[in-house]
Amino acid sequence: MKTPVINSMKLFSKTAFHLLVIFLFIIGCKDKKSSSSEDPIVLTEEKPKTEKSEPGVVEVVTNAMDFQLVKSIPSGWTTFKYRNQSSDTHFFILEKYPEGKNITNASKDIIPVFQRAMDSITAGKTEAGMAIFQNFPEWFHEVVIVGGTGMIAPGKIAQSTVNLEPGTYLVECYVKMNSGMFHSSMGMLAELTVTSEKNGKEPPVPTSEINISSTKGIEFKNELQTGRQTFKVNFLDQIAYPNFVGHDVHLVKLTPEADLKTLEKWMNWLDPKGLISPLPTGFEFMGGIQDMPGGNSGYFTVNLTEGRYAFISEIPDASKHKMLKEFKIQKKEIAAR
Ligand SMILES: [Cu+2]
Repeated sequence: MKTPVINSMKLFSKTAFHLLVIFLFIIGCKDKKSSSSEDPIVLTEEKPKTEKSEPGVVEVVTNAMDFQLVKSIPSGWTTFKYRNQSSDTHFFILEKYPEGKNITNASKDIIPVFQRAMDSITAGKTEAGMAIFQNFPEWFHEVVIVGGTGMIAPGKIAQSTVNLEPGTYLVECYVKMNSGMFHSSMGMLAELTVTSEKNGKEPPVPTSEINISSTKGIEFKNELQTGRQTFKVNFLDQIAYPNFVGHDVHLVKLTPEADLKTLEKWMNWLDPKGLISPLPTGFEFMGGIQDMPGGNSGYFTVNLTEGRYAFISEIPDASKHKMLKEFKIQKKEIAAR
């Protein structure tokens, strides 16, 4: 089993902090809503299994501003099936906490700092807000992001698979309310213990691969077809972007009139109007995979129908980083006899 984690997120955190200081002077903080739903996007035929599930599978449910999931799981390749039963778009990110730290520390020392900073930025006091980020405790730099699902539209299921080592993890969604309040401040924060017992699971068999890197962006073979697809996402490297997180992959279905510039601007939580729910019209998120340290791979599974789609990273100016890629899926023509 490959070791995911640790190193590169230390890098993430340290770099993030340095960036923070520099960014303080540079940032010009700058900016939407709702979703359609029709297509049987994701695995809708599956029933929720909140109590007992098969080994290596974790059901996560959101009814409103909550995460319902088991408290403890064995380590190894783990498939998360995240059922969003609320009326908002959400996601969850998995954060491996340093030894001895847990949700109590996060609720007391981390989430409030993010919220105070964001409140200040939202109020137009950008510099003061950015300065608040310096109040994180030293141990926060040891937190490692190890995947999680991409954003998922109301009523849909996101499915992602990652390799988890033993430890204490936080499950978080930091989409924001119109007021700038993070969903994590409203209850979308949960703790998950991964034990040293092994689940013995193998990673899924992918139907396609996506490479993502800071230099080449999101790369994939544009020959995707309808039906159930499992993407293997290879994180060739990882860096911290000006919003302090790393690159990741979200899949979004686009209506014909959807404006990609609007989407790109929305995908920056540090922007007062970014990551605000409800999201701008024209976009239906279908999951994906959250940041992972370089050298790791994660998987996500979706049911694709015909239509216009995009892969996008939750970073500022995704297109400049080649991390906003639009594509179409057409039904295969039936060959003439
Ligand atoms: Cu949320």
